Amino acid sequence: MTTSSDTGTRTPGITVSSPETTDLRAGYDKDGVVQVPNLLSATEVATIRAAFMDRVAVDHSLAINDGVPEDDVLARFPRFVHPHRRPDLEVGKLALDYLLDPRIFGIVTTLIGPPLGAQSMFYFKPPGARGQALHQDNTFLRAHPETCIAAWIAIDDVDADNGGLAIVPGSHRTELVCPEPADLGESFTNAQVPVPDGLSTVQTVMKAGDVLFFHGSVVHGSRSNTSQDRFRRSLIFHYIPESSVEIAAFYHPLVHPDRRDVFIAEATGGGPCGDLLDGMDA
Ligand SMILES: O=C(O)CCC(=O)C(=O)O
Repeated sequence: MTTSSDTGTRTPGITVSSPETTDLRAGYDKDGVVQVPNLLSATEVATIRAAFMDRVAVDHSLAINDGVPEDDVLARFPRFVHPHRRPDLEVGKLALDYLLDPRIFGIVTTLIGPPLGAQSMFYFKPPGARGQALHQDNTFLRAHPETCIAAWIAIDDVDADNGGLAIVPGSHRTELVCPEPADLGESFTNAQVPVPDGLSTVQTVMKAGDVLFFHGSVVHGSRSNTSQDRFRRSLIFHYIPESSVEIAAFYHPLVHPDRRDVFIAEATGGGPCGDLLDGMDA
């Protein structure tokens, strides 16, 4: 639950707690999503923000091709995928260091047991940018037999106006759901899953440096950034339990906490929901 001092400045209706309490595990089991305020300092966030902004101005080699038109603002600010695989670059070193940072890694361990790193991403989401329609991450990672977990780090203050994440607490108890076509006016991805019966979306409210942890079946996504001048940048990590036996090929090599590459069996097939998934990543 949100503490009284956080009212209005943090996400309502989910556990918002420091890592020292037992609330996080209980909240994660109940809702599939918890928020840790101020896990990264303002200085750390400023360093991450500046490094990625410097890199995107000169180099898109870390960007994934989302097929956006040339005049789309996302063509200038594409999302970066797997920057941790380029530790020779400042952004890559930062991504790898924070992927394995004991503060984040420790909370993930509390929530799912010993993990392996599977993915890093950076979203710039400038004013006017479309969001990413509702989806469930494990549709893409296909971790088996347990699911993945995301650590979503706010690099700017986040709310509905700048396209903050919307989440569906409790949806981790539902099966992966087949997506339907998304509204391409709001989303740069083409598929969206419906909100499961009896559940509803909650708009996240975060301060830069907060981290949201959520289960691989939690339905989540974001709408357009409708603010005039506020970016909504985020550094996002995915982890899977060390005991996982399968993962989609895109996530190889996995990262052990001692920085070793780890390979497990590749999940086969197109996922449960077919063609809409082609070319999409979580
Ligand atoms: O940050 C967003 O808008 C979407 C990110 C997301 O859905 C994800 O990390 O799976």
